[in-house]
Amino acid sequence: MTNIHLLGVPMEEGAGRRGCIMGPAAYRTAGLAEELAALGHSVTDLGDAQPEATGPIETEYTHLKFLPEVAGWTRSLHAHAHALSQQDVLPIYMGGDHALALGTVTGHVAAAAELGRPQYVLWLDAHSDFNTPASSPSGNIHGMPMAFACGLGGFPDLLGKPLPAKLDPTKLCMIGLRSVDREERDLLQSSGVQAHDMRAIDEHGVARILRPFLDEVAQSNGLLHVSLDVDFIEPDIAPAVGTTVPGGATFREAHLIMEMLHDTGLVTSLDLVELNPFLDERGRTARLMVDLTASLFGRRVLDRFTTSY
Ligand code: B3U
Ligand code: MN
Ligand code: MN
Repeated sequence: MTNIHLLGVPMEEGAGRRGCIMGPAAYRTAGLAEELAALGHSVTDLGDAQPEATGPIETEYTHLKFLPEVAGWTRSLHAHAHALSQQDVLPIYMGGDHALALGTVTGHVAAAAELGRPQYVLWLDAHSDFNTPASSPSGNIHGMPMAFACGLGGFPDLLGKPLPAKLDPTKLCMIGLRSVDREERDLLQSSGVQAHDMRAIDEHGVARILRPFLDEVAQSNGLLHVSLDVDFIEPDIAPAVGTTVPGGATFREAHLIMEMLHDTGLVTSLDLVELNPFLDERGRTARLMVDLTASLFGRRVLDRFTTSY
């Protein structure tokens, strides 16, 4: 039994289009809390986080969109994540666009450093979100959170203080990549991130990619934050996302990753991001995300459909 705390993050300012603000409501409507409780977990819904108020944020990069708003969310979520990691709970951040990871990941990395334990991140996404302000072609800050968490240069003062601890890029594993900008790719590869594109899944399968990473987390007594972007999944089955990229993970690949994560018991925090309910078809993407989360928390096919042979 896990003590799960749900925190809604109704932010959309990091994304290129509106709608992610409705994400937390869609997860509640799709029954996330009820599904997790039905698996035997204790579930507390903390309601929605609020951004801190900020003044204008200085930067030479004038193409950064909604900078004060994103900074306000980053400061608030960093504090929430840090506080939640001191309790004996597993937080699920119900986004909200992927810029929320500017706060959640940095908050967990800071807390892990205080504990003296290594923090790992599993990034399930079509995009590597490893742009810096200088490399970003769009100015959308949801394309930048991992570069920020790893301490790359050029960022304005999003956190209101220096990063308390940097994420070690070699402890960051990305799976599902199929849309990476040119300069972003150079940054990603030179920093030593464990990056796996869709070709790697096609050639080796998700299990062979994921298992060595999970073994590494276990052997080093690490903490594991998982960040699941809706666009990791094939858009035919997960249409509710602003940045669909064809050729995503299948239903079974995504569930298998969740089931493997459950089996290891290593996950200590989770982001569910980029769900845009405005683009959904009768709630199917929200329900799929809830089902994937349920697999991560122990739902098994054979528990659901036990048959006599
Ligand atoms: N790399 C592009 C596109 C993008 C990144 N993340 C999302 N889209 N969702 C950018 O804008 O940085
Ligand atoms: Mn993303
Ligand atoms: Mn993405």
